[in-house]
Amino acid sequence: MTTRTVCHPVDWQDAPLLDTQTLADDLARHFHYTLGRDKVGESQHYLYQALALTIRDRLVARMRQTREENANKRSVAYLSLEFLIGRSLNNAILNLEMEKEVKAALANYCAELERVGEAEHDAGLGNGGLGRLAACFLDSCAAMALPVTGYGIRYEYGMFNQRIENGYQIEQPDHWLHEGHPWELPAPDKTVRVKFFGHVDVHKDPSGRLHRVWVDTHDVFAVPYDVPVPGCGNDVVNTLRLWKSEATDEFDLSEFNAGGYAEAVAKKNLAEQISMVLYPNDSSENGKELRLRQQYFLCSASLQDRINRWITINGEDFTEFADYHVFQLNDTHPSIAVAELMRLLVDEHELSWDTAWEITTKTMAYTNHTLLPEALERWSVALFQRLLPRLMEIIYEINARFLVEVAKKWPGCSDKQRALSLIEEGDYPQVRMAYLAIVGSYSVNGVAALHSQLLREQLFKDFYDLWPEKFNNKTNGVTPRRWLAHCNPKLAALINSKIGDHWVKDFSEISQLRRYYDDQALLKDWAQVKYENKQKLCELVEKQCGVKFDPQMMFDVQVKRIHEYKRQLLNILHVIHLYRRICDGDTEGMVPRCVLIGGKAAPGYDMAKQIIKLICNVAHTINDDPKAQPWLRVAFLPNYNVTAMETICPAADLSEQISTAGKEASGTGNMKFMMNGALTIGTLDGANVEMLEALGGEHFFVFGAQVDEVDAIRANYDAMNIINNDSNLSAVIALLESGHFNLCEPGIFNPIVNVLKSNSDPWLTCYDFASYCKAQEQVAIAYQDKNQWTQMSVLNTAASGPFSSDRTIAQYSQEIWQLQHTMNSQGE
Ligand code: 26W
Repeated sequence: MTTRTVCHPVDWQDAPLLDTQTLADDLARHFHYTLGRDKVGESQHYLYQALALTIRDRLVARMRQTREENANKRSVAYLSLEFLIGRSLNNAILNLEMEKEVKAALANYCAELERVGEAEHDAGLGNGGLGRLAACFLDSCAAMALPVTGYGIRYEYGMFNQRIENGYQIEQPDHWLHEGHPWELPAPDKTVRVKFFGHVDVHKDPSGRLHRVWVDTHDVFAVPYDVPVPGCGNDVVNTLRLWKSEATDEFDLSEFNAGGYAEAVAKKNLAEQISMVLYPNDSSENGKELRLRQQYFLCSASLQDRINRWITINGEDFTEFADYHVFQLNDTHPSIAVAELMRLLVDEHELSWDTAWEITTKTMAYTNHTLLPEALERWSVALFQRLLPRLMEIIYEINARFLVEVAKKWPGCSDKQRALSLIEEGDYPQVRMAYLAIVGSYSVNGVAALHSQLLREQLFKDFYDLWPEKFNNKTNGVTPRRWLAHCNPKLAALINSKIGDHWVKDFSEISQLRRYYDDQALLKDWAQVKYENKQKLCELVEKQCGVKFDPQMMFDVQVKRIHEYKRQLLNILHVIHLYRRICDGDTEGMVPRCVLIGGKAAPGYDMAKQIIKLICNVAHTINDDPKAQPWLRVAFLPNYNVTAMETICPAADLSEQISTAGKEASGTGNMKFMMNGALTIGTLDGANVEMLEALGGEHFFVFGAQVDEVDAIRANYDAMNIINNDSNLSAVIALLESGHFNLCEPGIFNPIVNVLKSNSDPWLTCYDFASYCKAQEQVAIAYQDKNQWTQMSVLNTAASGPFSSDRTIAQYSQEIWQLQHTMNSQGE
């Protein structure tokens, strides 16, 4: 391969230095000249902006260097509709290892880094687990110097801001770009065109070959904005490329010509709508056309970007394309990439179908993140036909060829044909996106051992029978940089004082902490750090909820999206149970606790919103009751997001991971809490199973029905029988039904009570109530022995090594991506 000669006016080595003086000069220059400020006023906003620009300069130079180093390497494009990044400033400072210098430079302005950092808005370009996982993965890839580029959408509005009014969730738009986003770098020269609508014509070329051409399309531009992703202490800066949609100038030429100037300009909005807003659903598809447009927009733009880069270096020779590319699909949301890569290769680059299919199935890899049937994406054939007519043809062709394989494996079995077809038959035929992803990929992975097993044995069983070699597991992880080193600096310092700081880069070293499990001095300091972290969370809770938490009490925390399967309801039933016991004077064995619950409900998910209302009302009643004060306080924290978690997980004593077995694919919040020394109360679901294994059963409060039991339980489920035979549960339900928590709004909780009493409650809340209460009693007993609790806390952190996303990414890299190839032997 020929390497391009690139002319650098400035060598990257001349890039801005990291020393205090250069940093201070640059900070002043950005503050006074880039932003035109002269004094630091009330708000730290401009100082934040100037600092961000100063740091960005240092990242940009390294980003360019990393790109050049990677130009000839096999690389990964991580395609995701979501990247839940949160704040970037402190993360960049930590990874560039320049905290001391930054603090010194800020001293000139009498400013503290912590305060300045608070001016940054979260980049909330994701819903929850899947989006945050993508952000942790990018951090790990950069830390491990792997050539991985994130591709996503630059949503103008990220995840909505949640306010609580009278216990009800109110959604407010999050215009996070309002004050500018100093971390991004537009790259308009890399703009590509994405087609929509139109129809397919057939043309014969002079040699008689037929070509299908997609014509009369409405095109939009995809303009890239690059966000630097710094690796920890290694000078690597990877790229997160986010696409913004813009109208093409010819967008409505006919209207211009007809004199409709204003109307034509107004229609630009249609194109710009595509990257306007993130869909806030995290568990049920809603079939909206705009969402499909977003998915195709991301996939087409990103694939074109990779192909353009290839062509600049190799010309139109695709022989080795598959050796140098992997497209990792973050759930089915970008699975249209399978058909789009076929279209680009066959239609635009004139490869044969078979060659293109070989390339596609050697480069696509699919990660599944959910077993919930309602979350499995299906798009109506009619919509596909209208919006992406050429893609629909390609999907039919893929399906026809795939069904031949199915027929070979199961001769004469039309049931299998129907069951496995990419097209679901019926009055309104649908495209099954997960099946498209599986058929088009060489790797299919789940995100925890149990989840991967359920994919093989249940959800994708037939596909597993067909292609067992495609299936594998990659248990999730979280980055120890953000989720321990940055968010819990006091604990990090304490750990450093015992085992050094190498764990930040090699988290398996955290296990050395186990040696100090009996070290009384360490235990004392450990408890003190937890106490101070709890004080900080108390301030947040008081400010946000007006509820006073007491750092002497146990902090029992459940933060995550609100969903019936995650069973915040079970948590609040237990809270009501404790409240009843307090009212009855039955406090023996009880431990004073502060219960914190937070999370957003999808705007259209009524039951989830009612659960929030119930939590708020129960909290209000309990916090208002002087009897309860010494024992129990409850708060619902509004607008839970990445930044809030950075204060919450270092302060938690107990982490609630209580989903119905078989429903939570993995969970990642569970891992953040564990790293920060919280103990877990949880079901044997998702990655909890592996956490328990790593930890040993004595240090994990496990309860509830197990996966291999739930089907049988559901089959004979008799909720009323369970309630009637459990005096605690019947008392809780009676209190709920009495209207005690909703005196002014009678009847509002009836739908919740009805689900609990229903024999078709899929979440088995009543079934697990008794064992949950028992496990909570064990928690209370354990917490009373403070020293022993602290020992268990240390052991939790010490056992959290496997749950670093560095471990996860090392496995993706070795087992799926096989990133070792370098293009040096290519045909120069
Ligand atoms: C189409 C609507 C929609 C949107 C998002 C359906 C499903 C999703 C995601 C797959 C939901 C999600 O975030 N799943 C979570 O992924 C995490 C990372 O793997 C896991 O830890 C969580 O268990 C899983 O719920």
